[in-house]
Amino acid sequence: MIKIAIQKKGRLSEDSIELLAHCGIRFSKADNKLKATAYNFPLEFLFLRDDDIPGYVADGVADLGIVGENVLLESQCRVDVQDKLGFGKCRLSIAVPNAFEYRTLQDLAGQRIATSYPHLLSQYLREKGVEARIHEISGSVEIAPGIGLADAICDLVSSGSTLISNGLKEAEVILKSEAVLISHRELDAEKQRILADLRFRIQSVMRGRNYKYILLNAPNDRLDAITRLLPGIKSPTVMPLKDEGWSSLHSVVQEHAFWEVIGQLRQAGAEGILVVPIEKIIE
Ligand code: PRT
Ligand code: ZN
Repeated sequence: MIKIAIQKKGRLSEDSIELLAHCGIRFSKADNKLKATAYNFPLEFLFLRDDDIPGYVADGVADLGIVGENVLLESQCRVDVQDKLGFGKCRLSIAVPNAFEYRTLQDLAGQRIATSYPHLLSQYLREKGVEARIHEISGSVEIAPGIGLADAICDLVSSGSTLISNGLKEAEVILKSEAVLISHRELDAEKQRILADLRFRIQSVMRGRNYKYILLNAPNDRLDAITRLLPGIKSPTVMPLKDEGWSSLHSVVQEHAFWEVIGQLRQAGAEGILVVPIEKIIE
């Protein structure tokens, strides 16, 4: 049995549970319960505040955890990072009021910066050789300049709309963050075996998310050009169509390159393009 700590309620909870569900792990979560046990995998869940997760994993109260890199690095807890999980993406940034004529970080020398990330901010300022005054506050950081509490802030940003609605602009990105799977530094052999099984499943799900399955028709004399656009996992599958001189080609395409590749495929003579999601890719 292995224990995993995930966020009880918040931005990471749903995605954490969904990822484990796609790994085939079934459990039921009662609303107020702190714990749950999976029916079909040797996994016990602990539902915690995200800030508590690194400490619990470092102490061994939990063996594994899912938490944002921002929270992990701020905590300075000693754990192993196993995998980046591709959700909860955000950046930790310094932002200043729109009227602040910001050119370089030196403009913040001697200024007051409000943040919930005092450790990451002071480390960044130290590395850059800038001395500013850090005001640690635990929430609603974005209102600090408006009420005269600070000259700038350092907070998480994703869409940027919170900054805009508070009359702030992003000045520097300190850290890019996403959710990660962390583990206690010393797991016994049985726990390591369960972790390896869990990671195999997580990686299969994540590879599936990064690719789409693509099917298209093309004249045979265009197949070489089209194949060059689709490196696929190995080489594409080509099957003859009933119409003489035409084939159906099946392959995979990376999600991030998707629209660019589709345009090139059409130019190269591909027709009837179908794109379907992939649930898992086993390597
Ligand atoms: O109760 P608990 O302590 O568990 O939760 P919490 O309130 O501390 O954290 P929660 O649920 O808000 O966030 C959990 C994690 O989600 C964070 O630690 C990040 O790793 C990740 N994450 C991703 C974010 C955001 N995106 C995000 N946009 N966490 C917070 N925000 C906030 C940000 O602080 C700011 O107030 O959203 C606002 C900015 O969003 P935009 O879209 O307007 O830029
Ligand atoms: Zn929190």
